[in-house]
Parts: sequence; C-alpha cells; structure tokens
Amino acid sequence: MNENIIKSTSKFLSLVLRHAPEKIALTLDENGWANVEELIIQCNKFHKKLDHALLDYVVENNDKKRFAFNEDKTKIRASQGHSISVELELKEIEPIHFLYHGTVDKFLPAIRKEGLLKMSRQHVHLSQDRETAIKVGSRRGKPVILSINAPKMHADGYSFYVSENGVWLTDQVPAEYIEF
Ligand code: HQG
Repeated sequence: MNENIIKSTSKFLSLVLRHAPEKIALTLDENGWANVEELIIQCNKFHKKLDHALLDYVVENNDKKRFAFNEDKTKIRASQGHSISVELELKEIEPIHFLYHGTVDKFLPAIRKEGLLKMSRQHVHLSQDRETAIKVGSRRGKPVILSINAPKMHADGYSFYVSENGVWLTDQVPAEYIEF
C-alpha cells in the first residue's frame, strides 16, 4: 500500500467521520457511526477513491487507531476527536496518576486564566504519557507540556473517560489543577 494514499485516506476519514460528513453527503447516527457501504459509495461519488481493502488497511494500521468498526464490520466511526455532537457512550474511568496535555506558548495566558477548554472539539484531550503530549503539542510548534492533577480533579467530582483508542477525555480542566 502506498504511504501517501494511506495518510490522505486517514485524513479524509477524520474529516468526514469527526467534523464534516456533509462534505460527502454522508449521515452519521447519534453514536457517530457511518454505514460502511454508504461511506465507500459516497467517498467515490465525491472523488475520494475508497474500497474495502483500503478501508480495512487504514483502520487496522492507523498509528493512533483513530477509527473502529462495529462487531460485524457494517459500521465505522472515529473513536474520538469529533467536533460534531455525537454520543460515544464512553466509559467513565478513575485516573490514578497525573495526565498530560501538549500545547504551545501562545495559548498559556488564556489557559492560566480559564483552564483547558474543549475549544472546537467535544472534550479536552489528555494523555497518560508525556511522549504523546509532546507529539500533540508539536503539531502547533515548540511543545509545552502541562501536567494535570487528574486524581484531585476526580476527587472533586470531575468525570474522566477513555476512548476506545486510549485517549483520556474530560469536559474541562480548571487552572487550579494544572502544573505549568
Ligand atoms: C488549546 C489530535 C486557549 C489546546 C491530537 C490546544 C489530540 C486553549 C488547542 C487531539 C485553551 C485545541 C486533540 C484555552 C485549550 N485558551 N487555548 N482556554 N484550552 N487550548 O486540536 O488537544 O491526530 O482541539 O491546548 O493528537 O491539540 O487528530 O486539541 O492546543 O489527541 O487523532 O486549544 O487531536 O489527534 O486544539 O488535540 P485541538 P488538541 P488526531
């Protein structure tokens, strides 16, 4: 499989399964699932070549396991990262260690003031390890890693979830729980 095709297919799937299904006149159900046949048909109709073999390969080999099939592989969805409103039925989980968030300098004044907000997504994204946070921050420039006192937040009543692909999610992180 050609690396460029795999990457561009993954990016395209992120676009239509997380943010803008209407770009290819695709409908997602309330849990974010698209019908696999319909996805393939709509992609091709809108000049994005896709077949079962390519889709299977991208889902299976995606570096962050961004997409998941349902049990009988008739449906597919993004496991996290949505900006459109979908109910992912996430498992609530108790954090027992600090969690990390990668960002960049220019956002720090606002984050110090109002904490971490979900911005255009459905959740604030956190990770269990610093390495992942460094990668996330690096998308925007020189990464700055914030440490989140998640156990204290949880004790104070905040909920945490883990997506199917292991991303920690929460609704907001007030500044008092962040070590800068
Ligand atoms: C920042 C990728 C100002 C926040 C990654 C971040 C991740 C604030 C940006 C996933 C703020 C939002 C998500 C505040 C937060 N004021 N800026 N109060 N609160 N920010 O992309 O966490 O590869 O929505 O620090 O790997 O960067 O697409 O979130 O810089 O897992 O699968 O506002 O996206 O995954 O940016 O990334 P994003 P993120 P994929």
